[in-house]
This record gives sequence, C-alpha cells and structure tokens, in this order.
Amino acid sequence: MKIVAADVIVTSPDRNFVTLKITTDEGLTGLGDGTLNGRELSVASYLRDHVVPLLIGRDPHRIEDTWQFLYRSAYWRRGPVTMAAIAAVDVALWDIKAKAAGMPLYQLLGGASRTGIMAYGHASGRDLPELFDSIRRHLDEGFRSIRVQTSVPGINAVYGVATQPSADGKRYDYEPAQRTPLPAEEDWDTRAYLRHLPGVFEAVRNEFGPELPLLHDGHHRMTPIQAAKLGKALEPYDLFWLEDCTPAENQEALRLVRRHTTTPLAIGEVFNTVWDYQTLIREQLIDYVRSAVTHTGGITAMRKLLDYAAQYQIKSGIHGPTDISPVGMAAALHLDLAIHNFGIQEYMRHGALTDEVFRQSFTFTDGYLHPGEQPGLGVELDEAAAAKFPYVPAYLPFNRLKDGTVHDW
Ligand code: EZ4
Ligand code: CO
Repeated sequence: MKIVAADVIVTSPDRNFVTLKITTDEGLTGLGDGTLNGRELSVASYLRDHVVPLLIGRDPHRIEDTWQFLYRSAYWRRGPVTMAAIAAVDVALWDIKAKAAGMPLYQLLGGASRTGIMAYGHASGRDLPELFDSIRRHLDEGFRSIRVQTSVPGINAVYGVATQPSADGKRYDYEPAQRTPLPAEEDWDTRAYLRHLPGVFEAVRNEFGPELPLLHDGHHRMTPIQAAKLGKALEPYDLFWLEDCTPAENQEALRLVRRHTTTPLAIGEVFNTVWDYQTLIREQLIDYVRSAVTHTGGITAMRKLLDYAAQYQIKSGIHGPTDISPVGMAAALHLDLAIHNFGIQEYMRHGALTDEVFRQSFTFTDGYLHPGEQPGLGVELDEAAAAKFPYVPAYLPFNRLKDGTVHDW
C-alpha cells in the first residue's frame, strides 16, 4: 500500500480543529487530530508545508518507521507544534492499519483490558448552590466521577467555571478559548484561592458523601510550597487527584509537594514527550499521566510513555477537553481500553456543530465510555460540513495579579 494524498482540514464548528486525512492507493483513508488550542494554524502549516510532501509514496503500514523518521529527521525535536503534527500522522496511520485489518483499533493494541472506560465530567459553580446543581446534573447525565471547579471571592474570572461570562459574550463553559482578537485577561490571587477551596470540598463531601470520586485542576498556578499546603488541606476530602498543582516544567518541584501530601497528583496536559516526565515517573512524584494523544506524538508515543509509567504503578488520565477533536478523543478511547494501567478518562461533550462535522461511534453509558466496534478509530469527517465552518481566530485567556504582573494561566 502507498500513501497517495494527505490533506489538512481546518474547520471551526464550535471551535477550531486541525485534522489530517491520509489517503492510500487502495482507497483507505485515515484521520489524525493535530489541534493545538490557540495555535492551530502553526500545526496546519507544519503539516502542509513540511510533512505532507514527505508522506506521499510511503507505505502507511510502517507506523514506527514513519514516527522515527518524522521525529529524527526534523532535527528540531519535541515541542507542542512538532509533536501535534507527528501525532496527527501517527493516529491517521493507525486508523488505516486498523481499517485494513477490519478491526477496531483497540484490537491491534492488544484487545480490551476492560469493558468500559471510566470518564469524569466537569462540574462548576460560582457559589455552592450552583456547584451542587452542576454536580447533580452531571450525575443525572451518568457521570460517576466529577471534577469540581469554583469561583473564588475576590477573583473576577476563574478557569473552569462554566456560568461566568466570557470575553466573547458566551458562557465560559468547558471551553476556555474565546473568539476574540486578543487573549482575554483574567485575574488571579493564589492566597484567596487557598483560603476558599478546602471549604468548598468540605461542603461537597458533606452533600454528596464519601464515595463519589472528586477531582480538581489547579491549572499551574501555585508555587511548590503553596501546592504542598493545598494538597495537605484537601486530604480529609479524599480527592481522586489534584491536577497541575505547579507549572511542572520544573519536575524537581514535585519532590517538595510529594514530601508533604498524600493527595494523588496528576500532571502533563501541556507535556509532549516522555522526557517531560522522566523525573516525575522515575521518582514516583505523580500518580496520573495527563498527556493528550494529540499533543504527545500519537498512539505510538503514548503507548510507550504509559508502559514506562506502568512500571511505577502510575496510571493514565488522558487529556480530553473539547480542544481535543473527536478524532483525538477516539484515539484516546482505543488506548484507554487496551492498556493495563488505565486510570480515568477526561470527557467533555463537544458541541452540536462539531457532531455534525465528525460522525462518531463511541458510546457513553452509566459513566463509562466505549470507542465502539467500527474498523479503525470509528470517526468519519464530513468534509462538506467541515467546509461550512472556516477558521475563526481564538485565544486562550491569560492571567494578571492585582498589581498587574502576568501570572501562569
Ligand atoms: O485548560 O484544554 O484539564 N483540563 C484542562 C483544559 C485546558 C485546555 C487548554 O486548551 O486543563 O481545560
Ligand atoms: Co487541566
């Protein structure tokens, strides 16, 4: 088999997505996701201008060789743009291989290790009544694990709170990127956050009982000692995980956090290779790997990363926000089903327009996701529908402290 075409499709149904479609001389096609929130066109260019010409004529079955070729021949290694582009190629090739085999992708990855994929949903509220309503709504929708984000008195705009108004006039919802010409400015005060959050978790536990798995995302805002303090303060409320407690490009910082708290830690949504995790995994400084298949070089690289983590009893918590396209989500679900060290899968529903563009075969029943039994990934792209939604500039917000200092968002 030979690759005869590779097309980059940028579409913006509810938000921007970058999709690579690879076509073979036998008429098989495969899809890969290369969406990088707020920097979508850079991946589209990397693919169109520098990768697509290299793919034509290659044997699509040679996935490992293609991965190594794209990684090593670029010379400039790693980075979110490069690794998202490689991921798009890798996932499209796995889609083709599984379609050629007539099997759902998870079968090629070793078959199912479980019957369903536990998914967590995103509850949030500006105050406790609104937060409780949101948790109840998620429970009604079938979610059996819940991430809890809340407004903080004294802060105007906080990451992850759906009902707060956003800069483009819509609800903030699950989608932090806003269709504004400049990044929206939000504000932050770590001490106010640290004072407020433990009481919120106490109230949630009192209302919903001890069993419900609860998660929280600190979104890179704390120093190591602040993160240690928060982890300790949240111990009575038995979190499933505390995510991104520090900006973890400094992996050593987690040694300090780990010394002080038994709250499980999850890190890695902004990482893009196994090297970003080397200290974190070898020294068992985290409990969950948060990488997205889409941003970490695809199935090939994620499998290796998660196999390495497995030696240290570290589990998967694959990133699944709305900025991962249905193609990237499907890749995550096939991997989740196959690996032994599965932990949990993040799941945010895409909007109705996205569902028109991407036809999906996954199911969500009683809190469990399943990728379905269609050969390949189980996702089809309706290119005519995609063409109706051209790219719209959109940026993630950024933070300033009260004195005007830019802070991690
Ligand atoms: O802010 O995907 O855990 N989930 C997250 C996400 C990220 C967005 C950034 O594009 O932190 O909501
Ligand atoms: Co996160």
